[in-house]
Amino acid sequence: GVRERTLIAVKPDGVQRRLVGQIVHRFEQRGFKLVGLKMLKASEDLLSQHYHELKKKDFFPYLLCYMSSSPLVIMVWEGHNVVQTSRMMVGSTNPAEANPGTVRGDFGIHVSRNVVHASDSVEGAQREIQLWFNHTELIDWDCCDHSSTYE
Ligand code: YYY
Ligand code: MG
Repeated sequence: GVRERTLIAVKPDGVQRRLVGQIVHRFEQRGFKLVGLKMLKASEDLLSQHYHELKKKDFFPYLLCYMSSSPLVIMVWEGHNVVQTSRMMVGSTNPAEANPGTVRGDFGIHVSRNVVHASDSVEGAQREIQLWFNHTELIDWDCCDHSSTYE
């Protein structure tokens, strides 16, 4: 439905490289609605909950170390099919395989510095949103162009 939500994070490399504006712009331009946004330096504990499925991977300690090294900008975007569409907009995990026109395909080179996070399923998105945001930080609002975006 049009109330589907996903978690998008600009990772430390994206923030350091001043890409926050360009990434936000892509989601606004596509027609999605921003319902939450904050900047924070994440703890390794929160990140290990976020990436719990990857705990056994060799790169996991490096991933946590990097992701906690400097600030993230994390956002919740809402709209029809937003989880799947965001994954398309973000591109393949490895920027070397990501199509031009995607965030990773336009701004990345190496898999460990792939600029953004995007939830990979509706259930995963719900879990991640609860992990990163308090419900009072998520804003229910009416966007004035709704009837020009949806039937
Ligand atoms: O969902 P996505 O970010 O596209 O990939 P995941 O398989 O969930 O991995 C999360 C994160 O881990 C990835 O964005 C970069 C990092 N990573 C890595 O550093 N090296 C790998 N070989 C695979 C993933
Ligand atoms: Mg993932």
